Amino acid sequence: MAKKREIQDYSTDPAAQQMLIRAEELKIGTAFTRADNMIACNIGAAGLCCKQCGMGPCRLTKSGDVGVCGATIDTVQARNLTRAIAAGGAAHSDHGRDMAFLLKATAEGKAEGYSIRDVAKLRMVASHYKIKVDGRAPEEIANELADIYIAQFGQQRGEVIPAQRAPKKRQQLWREQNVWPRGVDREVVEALHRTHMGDDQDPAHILNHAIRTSLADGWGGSMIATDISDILFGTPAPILGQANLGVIKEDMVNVVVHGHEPSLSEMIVAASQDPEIIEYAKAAGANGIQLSGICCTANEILMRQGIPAAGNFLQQELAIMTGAVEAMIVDVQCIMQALVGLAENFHTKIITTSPKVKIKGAAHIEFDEHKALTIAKTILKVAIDNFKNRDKSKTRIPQIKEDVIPGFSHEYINYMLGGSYRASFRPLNDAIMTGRIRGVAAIVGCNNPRSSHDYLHNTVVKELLKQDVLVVQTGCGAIASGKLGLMLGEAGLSEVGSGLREVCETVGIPPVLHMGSCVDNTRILTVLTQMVAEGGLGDDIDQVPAVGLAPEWMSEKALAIAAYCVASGAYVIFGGSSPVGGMPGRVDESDVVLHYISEGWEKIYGGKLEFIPDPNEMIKATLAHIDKKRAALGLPAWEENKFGRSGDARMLELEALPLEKKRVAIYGEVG
Ligand code: MSK
Repeated sequence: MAKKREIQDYSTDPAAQQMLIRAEELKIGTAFTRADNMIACNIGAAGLCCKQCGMGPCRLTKSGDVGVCGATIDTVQARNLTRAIAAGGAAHSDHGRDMAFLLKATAEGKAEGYSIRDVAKLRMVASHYKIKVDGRAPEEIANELADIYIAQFGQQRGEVIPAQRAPKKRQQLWREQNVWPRGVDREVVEALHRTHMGDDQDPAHILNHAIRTSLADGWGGSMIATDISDILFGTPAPILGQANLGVIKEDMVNVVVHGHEPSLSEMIVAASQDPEIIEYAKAAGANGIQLSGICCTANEILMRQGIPAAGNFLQQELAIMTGAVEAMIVDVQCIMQALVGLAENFHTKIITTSPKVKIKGAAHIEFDEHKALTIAKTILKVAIDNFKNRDKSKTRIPQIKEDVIPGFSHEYINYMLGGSYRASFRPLNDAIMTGRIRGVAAIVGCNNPRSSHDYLHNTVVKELLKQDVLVVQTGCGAIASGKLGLMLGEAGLSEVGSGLREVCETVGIPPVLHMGSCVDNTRILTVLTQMVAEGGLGDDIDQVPAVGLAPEWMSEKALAIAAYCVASGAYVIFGGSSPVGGMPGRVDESDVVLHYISEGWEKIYGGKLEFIPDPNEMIKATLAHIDKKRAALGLPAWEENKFGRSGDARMLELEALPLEKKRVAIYGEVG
């Protein structure tokens, strides 16, 4: 039996800690205690187990070991990593495909409740695909765009079109390396084929296809998903929301939406505001319906509708533990099977909705885009009917929540930097070039119960902010910062480096920008591309002083994101353990795959993937990389406290001065 950790070692979030204490009182297991009880298999964790055929599984634990077929450690690790990347890319991109079908149904007027909310984005995106937009109705444009999108997923030859948005130099590199993806379906199938027993056996060659597969996701399926979500539900712009378990309300019917698809959750939002449904809730004795989200569904409805986030990945069980959740509606990805058993201790109904996901013991009300609003109302009525079953003696809602301002799409960042007449990335580039902003860190990804919940995210974010690094976030990492109060305009600025603070005050932004769900990492690629296009930071993404981090990663999707960011030129740092790490002290230090995805990929793509468990080492590596890129661009070395005496802080200082001193401070000594 593994050693049980203390509550504060499980999570740094006080709301989560309260619920974990409650779980102990009730003797209910959670992912945290299951992680204690389940000692990770160190052979599998290091990618050294090959179970691709019936001659094994083969465990390769020391240098020189080979499987029954003769497969070496390097080949087995490369195959395992490639399969994980293919699975992650498939998950993201399959979500994109469903969004494309939804766009088609909406364009044909067959999707109940949906409409095209962002016609400007539709026209802009359609023009990338050379679709005629002038003089045509939005539905007509959307119909043609949907057909192209749907065809992109299964494209057998040629180049996926969204990747043409990458910097020109990057496009040329992808062509030279023969990694410009065709369609994601083809790349994923080929990844599975190549890693089948007796196929591709050269680790570098296998991993090159991992890159191609990931690009089919990042610059294909995921990018399409984000575009369509914006077209149908609106491109995010800053909006006030809240985060943490305290958003669950005692006097309301609490419905938690969890997963990744905005399609149904947007309809649940619409249905929850329907007077008939509100009346139905009141008739059941509640004051109304309180919707909240978990994981990336939370991000989707938080950044567009201001619907509060109950928490991130490791809070899905804890939300049920409040005893006040009438229904948890789940769709796809990151849904723990343990939810059903846990919910049996309370009155909570777990309702699966995706045709792709059923969980034994959960109710299933299947989503169908043709009658989504009707289905959303049905689901809400099930939740309302369940309100009477709530046992008030079991209700414990942590009174902890924080205001957040999410919604920093790349379109909004562009707009906020210059307004509608001068929208531009110039001010951001200038701030980096002068050293007010040292660089940019994209801190994304999951939680993992093997480390303390939110601890790695928060430690890295807080220190990088002090070092004048602008932080952009997606996924569960974004919710971690939101809960910490770092996404709230000037409220989060007291602990921020003076140069970054000056920029935030001047532009009126928080130091941590919430850019969306995990499928929206493509927004970060777009920002990097636009920074390159703006000039002054090199001619490709690998030259920008920027780093990507996933301190608490756990999903295969995270590995797909890592690979496409590396292929786009980014240095990517993951916390936790490496899936190709080798057995400590037993596998040769010259482990080929571990080094290949770092130094090997860097030689080709300018980006690299490294696994660094210690947060201080992550921070050091991030800053060293940013400073190296600054030096390579010929930018001045970053200096602490060099900037910071302008913007709002400067105005407040001046306001406090006597008139004469104020005049001198502004105009200098006269004659
Ligand atoms: S939900 S993939 S735990 S970010 Fe996107 Fe969070 Fe990671 Fe799932």
